[in-house]
Amino acid sequence: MQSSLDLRQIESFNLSIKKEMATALLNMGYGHFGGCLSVTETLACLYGRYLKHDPANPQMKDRDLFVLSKGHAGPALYATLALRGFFDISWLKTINANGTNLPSHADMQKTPGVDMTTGSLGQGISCATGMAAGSDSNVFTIVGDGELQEGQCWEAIQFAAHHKLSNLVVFVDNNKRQLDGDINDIQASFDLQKKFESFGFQSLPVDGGNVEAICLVIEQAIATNDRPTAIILDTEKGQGMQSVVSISANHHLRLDDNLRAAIEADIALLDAKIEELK
Ligand SMILES: Cc1ncc(C[n+]2csc(CCOP(=O)(O)OP(=O)(O)O)c2C)c(N)n1
Repeated sequence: MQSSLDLRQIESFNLSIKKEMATALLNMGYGHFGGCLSVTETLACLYGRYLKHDPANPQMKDRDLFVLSKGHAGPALYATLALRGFFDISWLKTINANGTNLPSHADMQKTPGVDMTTGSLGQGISCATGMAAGSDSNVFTIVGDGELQEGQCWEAIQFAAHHKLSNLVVFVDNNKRQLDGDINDIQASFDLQKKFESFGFQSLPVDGGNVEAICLVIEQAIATNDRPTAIILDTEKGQGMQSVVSISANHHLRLDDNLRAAIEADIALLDAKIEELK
């Protein structure tokens, strides 16, 4: 089992995930930059400290489970798993290539460390809820705010609350955007914290760009044993890379020369910050 990281190491892990994920997508020439970047802080906290796992034994019996319900953020999860040692970092060069072990969306049949296949929005949170009902381990899942427009999500949320699945932690990546634009222009989320509370969840808002704050709410979630928890991550789509944040339609980017250069410059900045944290 890997040891628990301190906060400085978790922040460095977060920046490294961003860097490796962006480098891989740069290599591909396209990808889901925005929604990958808004979940790296949470992935760093989980895999750096709270998720019980063993990269040398991905199927370890009493491991905790993680489901990336917004499966299009697969490359962020792959960078996390590679940096943790589940597989060699060179695999990231093969994302979405023919015959790869790293398809664009997460696939439990192909990738060591992936606990559930996802990509069809709404299905991951449903699977995570079933996994929590059938196991004593903690089950963590990340859903998108746009994804919550799938009615299936609310069936899962109702089931989890009814069965008091206190081992289930649902992170909502509340980046206020979905594929086609701003959530508020398409179909507003309303008050996510109150919605989860009214369904019977403990519902905790947090700055989703701050690893220290995320760690604190994860601890609160783990310590709660009478109901499931929702952690509402206040995030920005593309966070941590100005080249991506500055494009409003950053859900899926195809890189031209200018954007490629801007992303390369941001990767150099990430490198410098990682160096500073050493
Ligand atoms: C059932 C289903 N419908 C449509 C899609 C296509 N799709 C992929 S990502 C996405 C937008 C999701 O928005 P959100 O959950 O907010 O993701 P984020 O903005 O965090 O990337 C859509 C519509 C899909 N993967 N699954």
